[in-house]
Amino acid sequence: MDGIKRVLVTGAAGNIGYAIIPLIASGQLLGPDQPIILHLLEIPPCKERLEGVRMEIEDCCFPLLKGIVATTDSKEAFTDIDIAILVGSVPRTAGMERKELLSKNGTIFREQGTLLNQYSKKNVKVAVIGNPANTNALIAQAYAPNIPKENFTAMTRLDHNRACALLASKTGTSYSNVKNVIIWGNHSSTQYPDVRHAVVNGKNAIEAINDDTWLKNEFISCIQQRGATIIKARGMSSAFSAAVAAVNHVHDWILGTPEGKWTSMGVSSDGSYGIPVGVIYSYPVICKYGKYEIVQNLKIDEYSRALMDKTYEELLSEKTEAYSFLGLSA
Ligand code: NAX
Repeated sequence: MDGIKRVLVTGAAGNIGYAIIPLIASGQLLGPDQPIILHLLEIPPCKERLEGVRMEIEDCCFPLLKGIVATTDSKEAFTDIDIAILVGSVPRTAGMERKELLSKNGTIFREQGTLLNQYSKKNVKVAVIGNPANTNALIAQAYAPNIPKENFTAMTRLDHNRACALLASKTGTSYSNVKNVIIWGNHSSTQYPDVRHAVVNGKNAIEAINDDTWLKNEFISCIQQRGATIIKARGMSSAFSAAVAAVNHVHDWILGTPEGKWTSMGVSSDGSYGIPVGVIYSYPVICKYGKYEIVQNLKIDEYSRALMDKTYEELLSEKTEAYSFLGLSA
């Protein structure tokens, strides 16, 4: 990468914002040779807190950081950016259903899609973290017709990382010996964490685990419910694990997935694996030269098919609800 890259983080004074900013500024997002300017956006009530974050970042003396635009002015925040990490939103709290979030966050992502369209670079890459992430990404995409559709993604990397971590702990191996799990569908409790193509210590994960009951029950429900379990334990949603996952997501998208490994990313459905066009669906992807490609030709059995369709149905119903609220036609 060359020249200075402008990286926007919205919700910069929130939990994830606080954890992700030093990771970005220290070079973990775009590599050790890429100078950056950070754009940090907050809403006016959090202006003071944002100012505190700005001062802390300055005090870190990160060599790659060539400037900070810390602002509550959305236009200033979105102007000329190369990468948008859209975290700012109303978080899910204990007991809150994700569908309750749709109307609150739909408005935010409609505005941000419009801002991206008007003020950001035309090749800006957008990673949506704020929930409901897939549908928020779809809304932003719908309001940004000047930006290629494939530049809008939603983060399911945290779920992917959680699935790798759980397989590693179950088999007593290191995370680095686990590869190619898949998160299909929505970043929600309907997501389908699929181990059928995963490899643990060089062996197919199903053979390596050798416990189909555990894989079909505890494993899946633990990953699907992990966010809610962390909220229950911490009283707040995941923060630094989400920040690390967001950095992984953008890093691999721009700089490539490691040889022989894929990752999971919410991207525009294109009919692959029978998922109709028109939602942001998490697929296995391989990234090279700043582009992702959906991994093709994986064998899908009946068990997987049912779970992949179920999470698609949820995305479709989120879309229908959000589009009707926003007055958009499908
Ligand atoms: P916080 O409430 O700590 O921070 C959110 C920040 O966003 C606040 O400071 C708020 O002032 C700001 N904000 C709200 N509206 C804004 C706007 N229009 N423009 C700019 N900033 C705005 O929440 P946090 O724990 O950081 O979580 C942020 C989002 O990430 C939530 O929606 C949460 O549900 C979601 N998550 C998504 C995950 C994923 O895997 N995709 C996992 C972690 C997390 O749950």
